[in-house]
Amino acid sequence: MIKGTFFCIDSHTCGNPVRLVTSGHPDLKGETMSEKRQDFLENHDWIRKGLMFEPRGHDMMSGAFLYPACNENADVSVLFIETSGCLPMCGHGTIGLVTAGLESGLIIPKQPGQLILDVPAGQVNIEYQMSGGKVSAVKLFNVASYLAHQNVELNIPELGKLTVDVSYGGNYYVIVEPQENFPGIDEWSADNILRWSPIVRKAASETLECIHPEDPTVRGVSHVLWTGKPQTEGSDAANAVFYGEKAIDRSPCGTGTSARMAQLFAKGELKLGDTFTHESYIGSQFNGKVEEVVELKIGDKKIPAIKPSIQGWAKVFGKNCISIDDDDPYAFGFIVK
Ligand code: PYC
Repeated sequence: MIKGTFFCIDSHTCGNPVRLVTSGHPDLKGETMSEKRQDFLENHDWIRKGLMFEPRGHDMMSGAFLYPACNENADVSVLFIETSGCLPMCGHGTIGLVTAGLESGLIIPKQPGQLILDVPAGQVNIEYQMSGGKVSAVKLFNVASYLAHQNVELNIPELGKLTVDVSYGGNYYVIVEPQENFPGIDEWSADNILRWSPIVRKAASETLECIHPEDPTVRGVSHVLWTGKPQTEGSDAANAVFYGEKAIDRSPCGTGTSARMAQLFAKGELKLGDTFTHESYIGSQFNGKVEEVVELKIGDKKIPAIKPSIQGWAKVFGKNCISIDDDDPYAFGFIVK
């Protein structure tokens, strides 16, 4: 029996896939996107698995559903889906869904050139440029981003000691900079990133507690951001973000870039108003900027945070009608490990 049929617009943001699902949405319980995200994970996660994993998706697949705005000032709400779950926020996903949503007429802005999105991690403002029916650039103003832990020593069997930071940019990232046991991504193969990332993520998760001060459902280290020397002209830095079980982000990663900027800000290497062009593992670029300095309250403590903006582009390349039939042995997908 067909369990669901989903029309999708497929695009990529600077190389990383975004599948905007335009029909087949489940009704979600909750007032906020954070509550709706929990309801989706508890009661409707088969849809994510069916659309993101093989054979309908692949290791890097990610996407989104649009829902009516939760807050009066917003244009639309977003539920992110990907192979690892439902992210509180996804930067490349936002750039892709805004591009596909505007070009298809699914998103109608209250104010041309601008949008306000309700996402599980909070509210994200958008500025975009459009000409001849196509979106040429999307700039997102991300949620408050902060350095959560610094100079943490992890002992990684067979690799050795790594000193890492953990920073939040909509998701929690372990950030690994070049050091004795890691020469930088310019000297490491994709195979090395895929091999060591899950081990580093597990070691960091066992050592550190990461719980968002304003929303305890946003918790845990989900991504690993490896750094190194940039290869593309104009880049200030390069990174490779690992997510899910086997994915290296092909885009420079919006929440990863936000986390990296928050880390560099906390260490005095970026200041208010500074720009930061970040390069992905395939050389594509996002333009970041420290837009605002804010404070986050963690218990009795106030810690400095930034609100970064991230600008990038996406290209729509296809439309898809996908059904999930429960007589298919792989209805809910599989991962080859
Ligand atoms: O762009 O924020 C991002 C992202 C998260 C995981 C993959 N890309």
